[in-house]
Amino acid sequence: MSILSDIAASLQRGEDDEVASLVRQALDDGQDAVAILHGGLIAGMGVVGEQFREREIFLPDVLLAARAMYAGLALLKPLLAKDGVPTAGTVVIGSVRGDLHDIGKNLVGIMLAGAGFDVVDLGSDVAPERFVDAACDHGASVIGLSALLTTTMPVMKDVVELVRARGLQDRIKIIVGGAAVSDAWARQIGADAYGYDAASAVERVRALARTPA
Ligand code: B1M
Repeated sequence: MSILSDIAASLQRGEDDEVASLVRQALDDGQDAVAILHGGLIAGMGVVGEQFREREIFLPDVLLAARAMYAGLALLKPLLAKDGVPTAGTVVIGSVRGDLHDIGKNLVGIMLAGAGFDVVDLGSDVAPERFVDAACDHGASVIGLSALLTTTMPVMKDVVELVRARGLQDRIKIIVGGAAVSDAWARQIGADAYGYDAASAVERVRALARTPA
């Protein structure tokens, strides 16, 4: 087994200390941080999601896996964000109201900061008004919304509508993403962009931030 599959397996068992030590070892061996993220941490969490859906594991197991994911992510964060040149603009991000999933959103925030954006992270379970108020307060040109539940996706539409109701749609662009979301959904609710993963989110936000108001 490769060290990346060891990391994935250890994450599935929820072994946070072991994940941290394997990630450290992989970095010492010269493995690339992005490869460790995708081949180890995200791959492991993908299996956890499948097992949870099939009811082979239960919520406490998923929580342990999430804790292990964070243990690995903490070590990769400085490397993923290392290219940062803080001049690209300000982005407000958060997981929408009712949604407590924040791992993917945090990853998007790390990668945006690495790409030189000032990131205002509102956390999870964020009400539509808070997104729009924060974007105005911080002079952000982009709001990034994350949702992992089909039940919380509609909140994204509320944010789009609130931006329009306040006449801010030319100044503030909206990107949506998260496992529950698709490009078709983004178009359906009138969002300006969809990010499939953290890397594509950075590309889309770059394009949105360049769009003249
Ligand atoms: Co939950 N959960 N969960 N969960 N959980 C899912 C999402 C689920 C698909 C599992 C399943 O059934 N297979 C399912 C949703 C079903 C649905 O609605 N279709 C589900 C459920 C049902 C629930 C609960 C309702 C369970 C319950 O209570 N009975 C509950 C809801 C709580 C709530 O939010 N109100 C719940 C709770 C939890 C935990 C708290 C235990 C934990 C979250 C811990 C945390 O985030 N701090 C958890 C976890 C870990 C998962 C799974 C297993 C993994 C999610 C994850 O972190 N993935 C997940 C199954 C899955 O998705 N495979 C599942 C890794 C992360 C890197 O990927 O977040 O997709 P992801 O982010 C990606 C992209 O989506 C994208 O980039 C990221 C990096 O590539 N992206 C963006 C994300 N946000 C973006 C924003 C962008 C652009 C791209 O622009 C702004």
